[in-house]
Parts: sequence; structure tokens; C-alpha cells
Amino acid sequence: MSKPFSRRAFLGAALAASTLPAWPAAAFAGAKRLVAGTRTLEVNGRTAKVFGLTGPNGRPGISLAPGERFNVTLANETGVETLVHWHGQLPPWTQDGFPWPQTPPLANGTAQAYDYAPIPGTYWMHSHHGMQEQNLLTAPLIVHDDAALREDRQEIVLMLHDFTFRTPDELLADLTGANKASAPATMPMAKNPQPMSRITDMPDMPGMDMSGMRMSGDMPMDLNDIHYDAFLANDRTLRDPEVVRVERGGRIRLRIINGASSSQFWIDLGALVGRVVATDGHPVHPIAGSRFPIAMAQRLDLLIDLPKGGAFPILARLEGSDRQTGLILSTAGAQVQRLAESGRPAPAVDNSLEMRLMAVQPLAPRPADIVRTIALGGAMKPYAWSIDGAYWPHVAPLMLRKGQRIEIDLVNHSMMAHPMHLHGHAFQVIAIDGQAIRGAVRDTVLVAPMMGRVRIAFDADNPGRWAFHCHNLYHMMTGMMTEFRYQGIAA
Ligand SMILES: [Cu+2]
Repeated sequence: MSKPFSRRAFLGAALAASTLPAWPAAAFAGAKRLVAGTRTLEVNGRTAKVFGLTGPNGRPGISLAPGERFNVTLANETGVETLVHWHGQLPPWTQDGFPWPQTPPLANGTAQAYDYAPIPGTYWMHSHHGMQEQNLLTAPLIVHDDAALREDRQEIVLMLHDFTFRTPDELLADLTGANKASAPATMPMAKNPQPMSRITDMPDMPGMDMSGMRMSGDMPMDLNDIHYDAFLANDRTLRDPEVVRVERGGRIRLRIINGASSSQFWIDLGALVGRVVATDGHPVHPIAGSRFPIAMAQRLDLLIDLPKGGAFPILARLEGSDRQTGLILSTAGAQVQRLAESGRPAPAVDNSLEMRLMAVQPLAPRPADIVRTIALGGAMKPYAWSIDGAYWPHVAPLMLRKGQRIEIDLVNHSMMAHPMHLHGHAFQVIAIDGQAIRGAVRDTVLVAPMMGRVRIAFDADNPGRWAFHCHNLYHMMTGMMTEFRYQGIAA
């Protein structure tokens, strides 16, 4: 594998004498500059100071041409420490943007160079330092490939967020009960648990087998730990949504990123039909439909062929709620109607789509060298979440050797769903609730509550220290994270 790559020590020395970003040019030849900073965002008429990640073209994040390396200089202008993770990418572990002792956060006013060969598809980046992700230290990371460009489709990125005017520390304190004195009398939490049979408005999913959905009976489950002030689509709400100009009969590639910290959605194309062609950046055999679930941190690539002219809302409907966000596709001269921020209630996000996905490039068949069952546990009271009964950072790493095939059977003993994310590797989903599938290759998979089971397989081909965690930020912050470590890598 490639050598750990870091110019941190060099940069630290170069910058020690100056607070100005007078970078030595040689260190950054050809590098794209990505600035982690702060900005003012107006959300429904009220302003908030949030973070942002701005690329060389002044737009959020990074977009790479086919074959281009991820040669990026990350400059920290946030005023605080930060560290940015390239979610779903497979860099050497020292460039993964996770705060290991060997790869600490960047101090304000410093920069760090990254240089690795990216994998193509829809990815994203987010702070892995504290809870900065909740304050929008997140952005798209789009890596183009020749095949997708040859399709000659209009590319539209839709990035989702959950937004609060409060601080993530306050939200977490409310959840853990550490802030009882200052908690409002009406706790802004949708802690029901919610009998799913009350949600009668099942979104119709053309061609989708509904039998796999965990909807029957009065099955209780916990949804939406936090009451958010707004849900954002490309930083805007439906009161003032982004309106994307499209051609009559236009052909679109919609790259959807769920960058929310604690929220899952149903993507609702309304009257349009789309085809899922990639999940978490990795191609899948196309599946047509108009409603698609997206768990935290997941991505969906949808191909949409517009039938005619008009205005076409693309909605993201919060699970277990009537709240929604989205953007509008509009042909020239079409009347764009304002949509409310609340609509019809949506059911819990589930694995009904996951069951039907098939990877275009599955793992080669071979027996596993390591088979492990991992228990996901936790509860609302006390608010703490665990992996095999352990709470980060007090965990024993799962030790791997390069060349091994690993299968992990994830079993969810809790009342909440957990979107589990593995750093540095793409895994294949090979069984759901005991039913074997030749499923998607991806980096984040939802494990349904109440004994939901998902089996994943991956090849140990990227030596290092790798985090494996729930991508619900508040679950991760209260313990739901562990480590996969290769033999020979020092702790
Ligand atoms: Cu979780």
C-alpha cells in the first residue's frame, strides 16, 4: 500500500513564523484549494452563523474530472480546530480525515495537503471533529468518470441537511439529560415511540415489492431524536427553494446526498419516474421508481428523463413526519408553485430498496476468513449507544490482516435504526434479515430496529486504522463507534 502521506510537520514549520497563508508554492503545485470557513446563512428569514467548505470555484465542495487525482489543500479558516473526512473515498488511512492520535485535527490558520486516487461517483465530505457536521461543515465531493459524462446528462446535486438554530451541544445535552435545568418545558423531541400503523399514507413505489417493509401491526420504533428548525436542500427550504432550469424533455443525473446529522428521508419525485443507477457512488443495476429511501450519509444517483415541460418538485420527506424539503426542476416559462414545508406524513425509512439492489461490480466470490456478529445496542434513557456492548473510545479493535475477506453480521437490538458506515473500504450487502442477496456495494447501510439484521462483506485491502460507526451524529457521540485495525499498525 502507499506510504502514509502528510505534509503536516512541514507546513507547521513553514507557518510558524506567520499568520498569513503564505504557502510555499512548490507544496501546492496543481492542488485545488478547499477552504473550511464560516458563513452566514439565512433560514426562513432568520440568520445563522454556520460552517462551510468552499472549493476553488467558490462553490461548495470539490468536483473532479475523470482520472483527476484528489490533490487538494485544505485550509482551515474556521477559527477553531477541524478535520475533514472524505466520506466513502478509499485513501490511505493517514489521509482519511479521522482524528486518530497519528492524524490530529488542523489548528485554525493551518493547511493540510491531500493527494490520492479517488474512486468515481457521488461522495461527500464532512467534519469528523466534534459535532461540526451539524453546523454544516459538509459539502459534496463529486468524482466524474468518462462513462457518466458520455451519457451527456444535466447534472444536478441535491444535498440534504437537518438544521437547528441551537448548538449541537445543547441538542446533545437535552438528549443525554445533562441539561435538564435549561431544557424547555416542552421538550422539542418527537419521542413517541411511533406506532407505524398510524401512518396511513404509504408512498406508492412503482414496481417496488412492499412485502419487505417493516410496516405491519403496531410495531413501535423510535424516529427522529431531535426536533429541527428546518430541513435544507442545497442550503434552502421550500419557502425559498432552489429552482433549477431544465430543458423540455431533458435528461438529468440527480446526485442526492443525505448530509443530515440525524434525519432520514424518502426522496419523492412526484409524477416523475427515476432510475437508481448508483448507491453511495457505486453502480447498481437500475431500479425504476418515484419514491426512494435514503438513510443518513447515503447517496443515490437517479437518472430522470423529463416527459415534457413544466415544474417538477423533487422532495425529501422526513421519515415518521409530515415535514419536507426539496428543490424544483423547471423548464423555461413554467409556473413554479410554492410548496409547504409540511405535507403528507412519510413512513419510516427501511431496507425495501436495499433488498432489491444489485451491484454492477460485486465482490469476487470467496469464503470469508473472518465472520463476526456485531450487536448494535442502546436506548433513549439513558441516551447511549453501543457496539458489542462497548462505548467509544473504550473499545477493543477488530484486528484484520491484508488480503482477508471479512463478513460482518450486524444485529440491531435497539429501537432505532442505525446507518452504519465503514471508513476506507467499500462493502457489499450480502444478506438482509437472513435473506441472502447479491446486494449493493456501498459505504453506509441501514440496520433496521428491533432485531433487524444486515450482513456485509469486504476485502481487507487498505491497511490502517479505520472507524466503523453509526452515522447518526448523536449516536456516534454517545458511543456507537469502534475500530477495525490492521495487524502491524501501531495504536
Ligand atoms: Cu445509530
